[in-house]
Amino acid sequence: MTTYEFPQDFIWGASTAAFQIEGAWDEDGKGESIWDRFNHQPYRILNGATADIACDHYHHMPDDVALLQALGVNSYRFSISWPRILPLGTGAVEPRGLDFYDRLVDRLLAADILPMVTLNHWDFPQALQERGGWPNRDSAGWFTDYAATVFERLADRVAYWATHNEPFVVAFSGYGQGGFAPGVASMPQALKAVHHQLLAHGRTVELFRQSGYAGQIGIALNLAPFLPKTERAEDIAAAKRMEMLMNGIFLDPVFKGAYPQGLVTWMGEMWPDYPTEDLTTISQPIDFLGINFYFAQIVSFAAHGLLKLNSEQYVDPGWGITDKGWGVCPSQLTALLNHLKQDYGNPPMFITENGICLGDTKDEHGLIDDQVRINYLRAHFQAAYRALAQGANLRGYYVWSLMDNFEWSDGYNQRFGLVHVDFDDPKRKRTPKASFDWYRDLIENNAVSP
Ligand code: IFM
Repeated sequence: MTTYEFPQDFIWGASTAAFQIEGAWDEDGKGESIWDRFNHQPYRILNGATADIACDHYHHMPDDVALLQALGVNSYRFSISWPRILPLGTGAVEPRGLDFYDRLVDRLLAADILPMVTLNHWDFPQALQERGGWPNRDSAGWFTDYAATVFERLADRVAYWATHNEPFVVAFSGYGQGGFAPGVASMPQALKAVHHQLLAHGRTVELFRQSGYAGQIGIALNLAPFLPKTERAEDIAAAKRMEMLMNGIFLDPVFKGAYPQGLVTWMGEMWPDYPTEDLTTISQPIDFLGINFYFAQIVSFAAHGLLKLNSEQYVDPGWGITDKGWGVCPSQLTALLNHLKQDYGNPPMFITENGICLGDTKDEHGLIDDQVRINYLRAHFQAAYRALAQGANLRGYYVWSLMDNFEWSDGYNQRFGLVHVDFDDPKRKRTPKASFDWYRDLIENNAVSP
């Protein structure tokens, strides 16, 4: 049988994030993050769930590395909790926090697994929130100092660094709409949060280059195609607005040194002021673009709301909508990668996240036969392969997620893992699902069936 074979040096990985798996929220001197504060407030999270223990990865880290080794990945993407390193966000360093990640990196390397480290996967220090958070321009300096501390300890051994994970979500869910920590609902604040995360990114890349570290550095963005519902000019313009708000607002300054003018004009007086030199800093060349892909949307003009649009999920024939409300559309992953190839200079790219949430209940033998996840992943790997075959500079693929975890405002209701975690068990028993075995075989063959 013919297969779609990936390049020999292709990276196959799995992703997690500190807040979603670690637990130990106040242990070993860790400071409070905005998500600790948020998930301890009533009615913020489904069923009142908290990540105080989550997967208890902080105490099960060696077992989790053993799972990665059994899976056969050649890279693991995880994030560092900023307040575990700097409990107040700046100033005194907590050595026990750094030691934890140091041990993790060494264990991964001993297992022949390259670390990809994300510096900001949303768990911003609460102490810095009280000093204004991301909308305060000082946040760019706070972040760069934190990055310097982490680089000094780990950059001799880490292959890949991502400055931010999905800065869109931080800005627009955290500060724009308020459904995520820190729970602020203000578009001007959200736009400042965008700019300062980007400035922090640029300054960190600059620092990384000046220090001469051997690894590669990039950023992980959640990107999606936005298709106009009809050929009417107002629908086309609405889709373009959505595209600029989610994709262009990060891609354009990083790759082209300018924000999308159409968006700046649309936002008018809400658009923040900043020195023009910021864009030079933000557009420092990066080594790779991380892409978190989950959905695409069909957009039409609407008479109401700031952006004057309605959007619905795009669903490929034969697929449906997940519990998360996201339409399954592998065809749009190929389209997205081709768009990045054509319009952004085909940078080295990794899919830094892709996966599906399912109910994932155990059968009478205690097994989780998640065939839907297998079908989903197969279709997305095929879609990635098609883009690769058409010339997209795709270097690797990280499945979200290694294990079921704390899915932010959805608590533990949505399971994304290749490994099932029993959240009722004090030991958080891990059980690999059928998709784990399937992915292991795929990695071994370095190929997916067409
Ligand atoms: O769990 C999240 C992750 O933290 C960021 N990207 C999307 C995932 C699924 O919602």
